[in-house]
Amino acid sequence: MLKAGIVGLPNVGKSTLFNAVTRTHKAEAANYPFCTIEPNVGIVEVPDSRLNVLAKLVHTEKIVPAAIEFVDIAGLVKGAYKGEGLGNQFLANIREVDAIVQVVRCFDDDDILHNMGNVDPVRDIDVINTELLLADVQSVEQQVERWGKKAKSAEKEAVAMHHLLQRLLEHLNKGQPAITFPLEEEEKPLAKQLCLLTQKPTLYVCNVSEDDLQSGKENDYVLAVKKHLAQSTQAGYCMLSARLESELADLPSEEASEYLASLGLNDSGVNHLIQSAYKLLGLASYFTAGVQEARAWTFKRGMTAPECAGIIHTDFQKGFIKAEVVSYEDFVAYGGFLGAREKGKLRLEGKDYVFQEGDVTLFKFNVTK
Ligand SMILES: Nc1nc2c(ncn2[C@@H]2O[C@H](COP(=O)(O)OP(=O)(O)OP(=O)(O)O)[C@@H](O)[C@H]2O)c(=O)[nH]1
Ligand SMILES: [Mg+2]
Repeated sequence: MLKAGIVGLPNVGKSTLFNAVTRTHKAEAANYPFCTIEPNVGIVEVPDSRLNVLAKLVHTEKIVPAAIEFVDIAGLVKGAYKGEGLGNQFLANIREVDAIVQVVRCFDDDDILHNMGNVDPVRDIDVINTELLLADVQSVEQQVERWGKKAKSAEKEAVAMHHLLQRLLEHLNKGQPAITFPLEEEEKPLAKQLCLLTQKPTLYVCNVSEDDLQSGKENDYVLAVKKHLAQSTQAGYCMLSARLESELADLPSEEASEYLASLGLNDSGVNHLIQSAYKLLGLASYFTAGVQEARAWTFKRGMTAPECAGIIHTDFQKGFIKAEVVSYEDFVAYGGFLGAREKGKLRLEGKDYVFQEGDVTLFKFNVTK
């Protein structure tokens, strides 16, 4: 399962957001820095209204949405890479995630202490990203030395790794995050092994006040963040109020919708956040639907039919024969697999077929021994 880490300065609303996303009160959220020390972990379902439609069509009660794991991590401060404020420990927590959700304070509230003295989201983003970058420089420097020794043996992988590390170090030393480094195809698995912090795609969450959200306008802080991010690649942003979201999470879903509507909003910021994270990571969903369950499966765009089958079970991938595929729209329009087959909309796809968002599928496979 995909893992997203909630990162940011202390006291910006990370735990409040975590509680809202996971609809729990698992994380303690309070008005003092370093309230969180040990990471909080929670699993979040990816909301998808298409699953309800599918479940009705195939007459099943059971719906299994896709899921993402969220980790609420302690706040980082300037000097974290050198161990300030337990920085080393917190950075190690970030190494383990696939994507970063960076919470940025974009609300005024004199009662809520700001670790840097005043609200300035662009500076805050720079502080966090600088720490991540310096931690990567430190880690790559150490590895250059280690792999340099190994490379003397002329062993192929060691030479390739050493070569990559040297170029990466040069890139990082220019202040560039690892994610913008142009990797050769064969270097991709090597780079993955390095678990660099600045290689992870980042979604910036602008935490705004409830009033700003209601007005529907992006406040000056958010506009500044947007402008700042326009220059960087592979980063997305969204805007929400962590405090409002955590209140919504406490309400039954109908009341939550009514409350949202009374504020002039049509969807919760958390739903938007999860969907944005999905998009940023290049993820999509395909469905399986039968009497047992209607279920969404997460795949990376570009994955082929056998790879997608492997997400359900490795045996499906090994013994893959073909996939019967119909788009969600056609499945709904023709009332299910049978109707779609009659209209010639159910396709038989082989090994090279690249799955598309919303494909509804049935895999055919041999059980291999
Ligand atoms: N006004 C306002 N206050 C908020 C908002 N989000 C969080 N807060 C408050 O800010 C304080 C800190 O929130 P936390 O969620 O504990 O922050 P954190 O980033 O997890 O803090 P650390 O774990 O200490 O790094 C709490 O008192 C929250 O109620 C918001 O959207 N608006
Ligand atoms: Mg916290």
